[in-house]
Amino acid sequence: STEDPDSTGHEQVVFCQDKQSGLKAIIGIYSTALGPALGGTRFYPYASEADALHDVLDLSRGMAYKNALAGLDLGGGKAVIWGDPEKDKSESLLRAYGRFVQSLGGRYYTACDVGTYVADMDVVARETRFVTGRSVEHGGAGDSSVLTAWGVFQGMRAAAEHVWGSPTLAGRRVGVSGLGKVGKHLTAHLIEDGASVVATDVDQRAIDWVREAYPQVDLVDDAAAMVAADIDVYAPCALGGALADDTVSVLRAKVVAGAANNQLAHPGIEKQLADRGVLYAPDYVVNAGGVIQVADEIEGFNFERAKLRATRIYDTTREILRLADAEGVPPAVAADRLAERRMAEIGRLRTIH
Ligand code: NAI
Ligand code: K
Repeated sequence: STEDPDSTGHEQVVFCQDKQSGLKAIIGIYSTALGPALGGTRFYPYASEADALHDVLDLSRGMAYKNALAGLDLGGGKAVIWGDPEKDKSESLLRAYGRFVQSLGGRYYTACDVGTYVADMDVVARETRFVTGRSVEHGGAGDSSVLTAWGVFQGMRAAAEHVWGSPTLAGRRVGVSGLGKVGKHLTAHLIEDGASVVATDVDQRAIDWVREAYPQVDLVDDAAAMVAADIDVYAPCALGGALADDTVSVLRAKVVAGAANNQLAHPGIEKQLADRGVLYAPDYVVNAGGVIQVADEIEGFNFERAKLRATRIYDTTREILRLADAEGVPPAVAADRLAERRMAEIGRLRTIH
């Protein structure tokens, strides 16, 4: 079972409790081989402590791989606060949490995730230095969706080059599912590059936005219609699990590259995609622009430097697609191998002296 940290290879798992503020949190540190573990704090009403633990172990491991491939000198960690962010979030709870982060002495840096926002990180920062994703006014990187979208676009260019020979989406039809913070920026990059965009969202405000900003965008009813549509590239930018058995069997796109985390509904989908001749640019590779943006805060935020680093997602994606071909494995497997190699090679250096 993945519930047991012993069997998952995590370095450290910390249970935090502050009865007065109601804080119950778990901080998972998968690896500090490349540097301090960085990953966001998810504030979520888990059904049980076992569910919270399961999530934090999974997510912290994922961050180690994402940060390794993003070329960051950072390991992988994540935290979960077990509670309802609408009801349970308070200054004292966030500050109690900040004190636990501080107590780890820099082994773990936190950031935003589902249920936590830039303003929350500003509060956490009143108790710890080891926090990113703060507001611009507090020296932070602000909204990370800007470079997330930029990085997804770069990864998509690499995938387009791999399939059609040229690193551009010009003349392609790209389906953007989810016009949220990332989807909006991505749509802008695609249109500028000369792609035609097909979009969908469940929120009428997002639809109104795109009708106004980009009247040339075609709309479809839902994600199912998107999958069945005549598109070259599918960009899942809403929730996880966009690629399930029923989607893969009808998908008409030749490339999948999008921002959503955990796009594969279950292990084995990457193989089904490869068997159908669909090139899947792994989610955690192409959506690393956000963590690149917040990680830059540790050095004192510089947007241009962070953008350059996110631009390299193009090179990384290319390298992964080539390795996948060379080793005869799906890109998701090649990405894991490359991440593991960097953690082992560079991590070893850090134990020499
Ligand atoms: P968001 O919450 O701003 O946007 C999500 C959009 O998807 C919303 O407009 C929502 O109405 C729409 N949506 C929800 N369910 C849908 C469905 N069934 N069909 C179509 N649209 C649907 O979130 P954001 O920040 O744009 O993130 C998008 C995805 O990218 C998420 O999965 C997130 O975890 C991931 N991601 C975001 C990063 C960031 O920096 N914002 C970084 C890395 C990953
Ligand atoms: K995130």
